[in-house]
Amino acid sequence: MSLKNHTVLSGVQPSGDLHIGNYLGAIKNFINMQDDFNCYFCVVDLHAITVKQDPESLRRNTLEVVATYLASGIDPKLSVIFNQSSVSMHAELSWILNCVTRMGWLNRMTQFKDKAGKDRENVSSGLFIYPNLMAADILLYKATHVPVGNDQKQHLELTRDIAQRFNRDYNCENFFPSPEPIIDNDISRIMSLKNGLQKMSKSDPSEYSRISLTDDNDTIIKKIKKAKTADVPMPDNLNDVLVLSEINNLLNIYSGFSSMKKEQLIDQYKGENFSNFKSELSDLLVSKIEPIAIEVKKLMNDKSFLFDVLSDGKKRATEIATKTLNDVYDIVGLLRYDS
Ligand code: AQP
Repeated sequence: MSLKNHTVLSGVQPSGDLHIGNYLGAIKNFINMQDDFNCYFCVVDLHAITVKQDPESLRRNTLEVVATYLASGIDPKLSVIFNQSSVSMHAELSWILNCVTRMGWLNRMTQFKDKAGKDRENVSSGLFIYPNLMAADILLYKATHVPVGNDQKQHLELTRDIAQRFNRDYNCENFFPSPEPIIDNDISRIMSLKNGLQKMSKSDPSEYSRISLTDDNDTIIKKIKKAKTADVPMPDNLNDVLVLSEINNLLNIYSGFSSMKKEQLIDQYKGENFSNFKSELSDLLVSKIEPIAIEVKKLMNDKSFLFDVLSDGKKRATEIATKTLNDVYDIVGLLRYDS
């Protein structure tokens, strides 16, 4: 069945080097969807500035996310690749949605609580209303499906609430669709290599908490060697693995990069200490990440190609975004006229 009348939108923040969590939770799904769906993949630079970014690094990271998309297998002919700030309608629609979303809804967002931590009074107001911008990203293209990691599930549920509230408040049934999250449950939350209860994250101060898609082979091997395991051998069943969060995480990573189920891996390594398991996991990661890292490096030396991809994506995205925003302005009653 062709799903070309269904639209997918997702994005990644240019807030640092992308890691295997971003790959397994999001990018891998993007690649699987581009043949069947109408796909928009953006680099969400406006989201990144909800926390302080160095301008030069932000520009570089934005291009590096584009390079990583391409190196991972996103085809710019099939998918629209662009950076969020280049299509001004994202910011414009997010303002309208700020006026639809209820404060109580935003107050329930756990990612804000996690990211703001104890410093709630001092974080930017952008971090608080971030989910409204994410809703604008999705609804601007009337996306029906959104491939994300588990950490974004709550924001997606909020997007559905916002869409329904807008449709109801403005009496325009079905104007915005209710987008469905696409989440691969087993690998949708890759955890830190140092702490199996903490999400792997670009902004974790420890490099050893994550494996970046641009890490060289020696670094990958070193990081896996240092990854936390357990004081007991590999259990022989999934239930016992689930209580060992670091082992469970390494198995999720192994399974995400291979075609093997966790149960098969447990069967293969049960009763062993983790040195053999870690060495084979390193080999697997090196074989998958090395070609991506090489290609990212090559593409980062061809900036004019990256800008060509972005310009083409911006043009294609702007076409749809303009139409939706014009319709929204009409629905809301904002006066528009030719100057
Ligand atoms: N650890 C993860 N496991 C699975 N999926 C993940 N994603 C992020 N971390 C994991 C998914 O990757 C996509 C892009 O994420 P993002 O860059 O927009 O923001 P994030 O979720 O805030 O990612 P980070 O790495 O934690 O960045 P920082 O440290 O800058 O906040 C999303 O689909 C996300 O679910």
